[in-house]
Amino acid sequence: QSINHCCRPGSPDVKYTEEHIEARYSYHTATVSRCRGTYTVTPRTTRFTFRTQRSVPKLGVMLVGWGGNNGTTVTAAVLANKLGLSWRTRTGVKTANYFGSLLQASTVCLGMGPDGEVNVPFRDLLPMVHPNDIVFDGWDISSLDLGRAMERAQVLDWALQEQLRPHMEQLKPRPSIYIPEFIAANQEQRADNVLMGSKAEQVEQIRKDIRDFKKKSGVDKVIVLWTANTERMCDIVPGVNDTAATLLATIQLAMQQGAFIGGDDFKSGQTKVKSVLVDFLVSAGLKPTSIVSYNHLGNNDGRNLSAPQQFRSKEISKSNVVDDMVRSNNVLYAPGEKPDHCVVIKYVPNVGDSKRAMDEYTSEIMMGGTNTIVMHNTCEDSLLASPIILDLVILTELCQRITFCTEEDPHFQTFHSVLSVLSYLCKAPLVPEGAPVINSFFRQRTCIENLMRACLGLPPQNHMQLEHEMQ
Ligand code: NAI
Ligand code: DG6
Repeated sequence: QSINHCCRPGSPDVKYTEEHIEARYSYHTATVSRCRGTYTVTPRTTRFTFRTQRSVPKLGVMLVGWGGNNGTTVTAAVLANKLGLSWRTRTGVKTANYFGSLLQASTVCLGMGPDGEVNVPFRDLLPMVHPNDIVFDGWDISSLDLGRAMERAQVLDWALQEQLRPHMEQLKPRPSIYIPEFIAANQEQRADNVLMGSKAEQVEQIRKDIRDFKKKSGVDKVIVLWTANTERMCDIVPGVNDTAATLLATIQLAMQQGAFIGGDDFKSGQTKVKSVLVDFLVSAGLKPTSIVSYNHLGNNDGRNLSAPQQFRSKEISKSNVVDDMVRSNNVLYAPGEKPDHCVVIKYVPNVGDSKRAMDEYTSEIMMGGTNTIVMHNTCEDSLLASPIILDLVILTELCQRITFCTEEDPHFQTFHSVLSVLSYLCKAPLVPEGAPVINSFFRQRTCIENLMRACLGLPPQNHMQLEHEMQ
């Protein structure tokens, strides 16, 4: 086991049993009412008990689109870390790492120690799966083994690929369900690994694949994650997804089975910056009036997105990200007012996986002034997306081991099937009905951090630093 779970709170509110970490936690919120222009704010306290199962399962992850740039890169990165690989590039020796992973490569402040702030890796807060221990499998409509698919992706340095190839070429994607009208026509030539038969037979084969993987690999739990091509939006079908009620019914099976579903599209680069920058501008009292985002990229994702219907799906997931921040400030924005927001994506084969993103943020500042921020970002897209894939599955697995109850309802329950805590990792978060969608980067990150602290009976991180304010 690669787990290093090093945080143990010294609090009477926390109990370690053989099976669980059990923490009593006071959750403080406020409710607001308004009468004749006056707000009345009432603090509320709900007493929770959180139970986190301590034993970490052997985790299997099945990727839909395993042979793509993300699928091959994340599999290769985990292998390289597990094998402790290093390789030479023209700028020196590089060593495998998990940079870009919230859980593996970022830290949280536990509190003050004798020498000041004590920061620990996020992964050490609670017992969780280490990426090195994940077993991968999956499906792809392209039959290339993962060694050749990694080469096709052109993401990793050649010297690393040479070391990984003997391992990667053993891995072969399972045939998948291919409905051509959902992805761009330009993908047809790689679709040589597809399931035949009726839709019901194909679904049954997918279920068999999951059981087969579980049995052969000996994993305790399987998480399925979509990293296949961006699909066009679904048609509105009466009785299936035409009203709020029918739409909700399509996720009922997940609720019945206690399975989680997350949001859409990995929030990896340009959109992540947007969820920071607009938060900064609006929180600082500056008024973004226009946001224009250009991208060009030359990988297969870009090729697929060169078709209008697939681009439209991506445009939607990239565009909604500022809504909550804009809506939160009624000093700057009238009801319904929004900044102009334009997203452009172009396919330029020559740049491969090295995506270029150019953004222009124009804001109104004091006394009619204008502030324009322009940004140019170049990066290997899949090296940003792969750590997010790892965080998504590890966080989801952890959430399956957490249950909680309140004083009013002492029956332990799991998180809602729509797992909104994954919002940080998704361009288009999904939340339970009636819950607010949060896109702001720091609020999303703080939510995960404080939730884990609650599982240890620790107060939320409040950054007040009152202990340093006293004479
Ligand atoms: P990719 O095009 O390299 O990989 C997608 C893979 O899915 C391909 O190998 C394709 O053959 C396969 N595929 C298509 N339909 C399938 C089906 N029905 N069943 C099984 N496999 C199927 O794309 P990439 O770069 O790996 O991205 C994957 C997804 O993640 C895309 O939706 C992309 O928009 C999204 N994304 C990618 C990021 C990146 O950095 N590469 C960042 C954020 C999101
Ligand atoms: C061009 O925008 C292609 C997309 O697939 C993105 O590269 C990907 O969704 C990442 O988007 P972002 O906005 O997080 O950089």
